[in-house]
Amino acid sequence: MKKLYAALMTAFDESGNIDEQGTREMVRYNIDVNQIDGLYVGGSTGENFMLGTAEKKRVFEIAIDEAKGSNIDLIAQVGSPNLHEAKELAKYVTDLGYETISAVTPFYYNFNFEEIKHYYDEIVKDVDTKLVVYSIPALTGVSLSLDNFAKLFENEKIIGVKYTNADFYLLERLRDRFPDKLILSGFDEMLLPALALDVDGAIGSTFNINAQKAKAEISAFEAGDIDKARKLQHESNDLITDLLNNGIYATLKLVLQELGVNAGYTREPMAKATPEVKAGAKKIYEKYFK
Ligand code: NAY
Repeated sequence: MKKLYAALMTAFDESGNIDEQGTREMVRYNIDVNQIDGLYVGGSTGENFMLGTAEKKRVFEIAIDEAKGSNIDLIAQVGSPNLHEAKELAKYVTDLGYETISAVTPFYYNFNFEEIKHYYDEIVKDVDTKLVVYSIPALTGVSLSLDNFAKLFENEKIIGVKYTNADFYLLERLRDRFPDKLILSGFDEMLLPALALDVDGAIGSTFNINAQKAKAEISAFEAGDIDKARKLQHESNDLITDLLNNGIYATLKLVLQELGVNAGYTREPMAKATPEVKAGAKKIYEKYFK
């Protein structure tokens, strides 16, 4: 069975401080209500790239503490163009008990591939945890080729990729060339084509509120009922389109509030939800969840 991971959100209070209780509630909701297979902690959806090192550590602590006793998989995203920080976080989460880490491709300075390979080899060098590359070219500007992946995968601690990319040609080539590597799809609106190319699962922000439908889609796909899977993807894409048009992170949090989860606010410089955004989120809740 292919696995479904929610990209964990971080709750903030109105002043932008981490709201520990709210963040715990989102972990619980994913375990108890969504019955999720795993959580991706410290990713884009967690607003991680706006956090300081101590705050990142706190989020990793909260997630693993709240998830203890459950048997969900936890993946900690430790990547940062500050390689010292990435290595420190890799060690930190390994000591906390995370079995898998992930690291975004280093961004901003147009690093060449040798620098990118060095970055990944350094992150895993002093830890026992295995690493999943986080490839998201639309946000980082970093595109890895098939041969780049082959070179990264020469390091046996690098076990796969979180593939947040709409390049399905490259995805097919990756699956064909690396049948044993873990490939987790990252665009929720493209789950079905990714399933068709035999990804091992998916990680997504919208699964925080739409896990049931995504799981039903995976089951339909695995049962060979492609018409049903397509219908479910279509329904999910109506929701995802509305979320994107209303501002995805703020709206996910507002819908979670409607569902009884104290998801808090987004952090600046992300804009605070305006009355229009709040009204839009309420409409989305009423349209899809009531
Ligand atoms: C992350 O690190 O949190 C993710 O990449 C999760 C994947 C999401 N990507 C981003 C950039 O948020 O779920 C997707 C995405 O929100 C969704 O497909 C809507 O485009």
